Amino acid sequence: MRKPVILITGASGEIGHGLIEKLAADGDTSIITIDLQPLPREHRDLVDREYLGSILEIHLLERILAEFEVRTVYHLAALLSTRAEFTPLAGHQVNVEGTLKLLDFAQSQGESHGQPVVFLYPSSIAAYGLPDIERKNGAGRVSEHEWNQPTTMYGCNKLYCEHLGRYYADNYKQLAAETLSGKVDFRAIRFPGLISAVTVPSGGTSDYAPEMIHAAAQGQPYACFVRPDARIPFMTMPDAVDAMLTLASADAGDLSRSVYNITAFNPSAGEIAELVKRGFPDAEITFQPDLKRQAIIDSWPADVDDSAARRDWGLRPAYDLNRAFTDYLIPRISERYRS
Ligand code: AKB
Repeated sequence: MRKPVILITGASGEIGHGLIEKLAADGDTSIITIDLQPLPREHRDLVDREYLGSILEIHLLERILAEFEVRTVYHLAALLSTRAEFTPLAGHQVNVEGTLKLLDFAQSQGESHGQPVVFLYPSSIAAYGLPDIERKNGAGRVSEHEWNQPTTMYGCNKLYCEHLGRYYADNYKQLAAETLSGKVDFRAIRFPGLISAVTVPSGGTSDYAPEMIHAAAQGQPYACFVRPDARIPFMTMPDAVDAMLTLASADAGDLSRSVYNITAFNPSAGEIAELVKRGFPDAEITFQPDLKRQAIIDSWPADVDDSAARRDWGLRPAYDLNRAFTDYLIPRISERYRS
């Protein structure tokens, strides 16, 4: 008999960090992970098996298929927007080919144990592409079907993989004699920028917010790479992890779509700097916009409409902007750099 497990790819990354702790705290779940990087020491005992390697290595997925019955996949492995823009082919390989391999793996798993595999896919606000700042400022709260013309490789990858997931869920091999779709239960969240008190991201374009806060807590000056008026949606990492878990456990009958926007607050970079200075009065923050990275931020919406997520599966972020700083970021980050 194969053991029923949850599979997390990209488990050593930022979202994986919070997700492993939350899943392990629930107690009754067995977790297996894949990442190129080893898990931090404190997480090794929380998982049943840690596979070191790439999601592109097909023999790794075959070994997992032979040994485990995967019921849920959290497919977190990705090259983020700034990094993928320097190496677009590598971005495509990891973000698209890797996701296709994982979807196919989930299909094989579903066919072999007979139950749909819940496939959680972190998409992104990068799936949007607003053509200029005037239209961004006039767009209001953008809903899932609007402005789907991303300008980055990463955004194109995310948008296409949302469609691939829907294809596996609803239309896979639609001309075959027997029905093969329905084995992958694909559920995607378009995440805003995420801010964690525990980890610092790398390779993203929304990274200016977490970088600013973590630099201030360490007493380091920070030169912000976007203008003070740059505005996109954000959320704390604990709320992002909770959202994934809530969507994963939602009743399939309640879900009216496969892709959901979510957000918690959308301060400008200048407003974030003010809050950081309130928490760390000695913080030295300057603005030195990198026009090319700024252009990416200008193509992402200033706000998104997450009413479908609130209605269908009860999205309720615990942290608004003020609580995020006073109850989570400032105390937790200060504690992190004290020890
Ligand atoms: C990035 O900046 O690339 C990510 C994202 C918004 O998906 N944080």
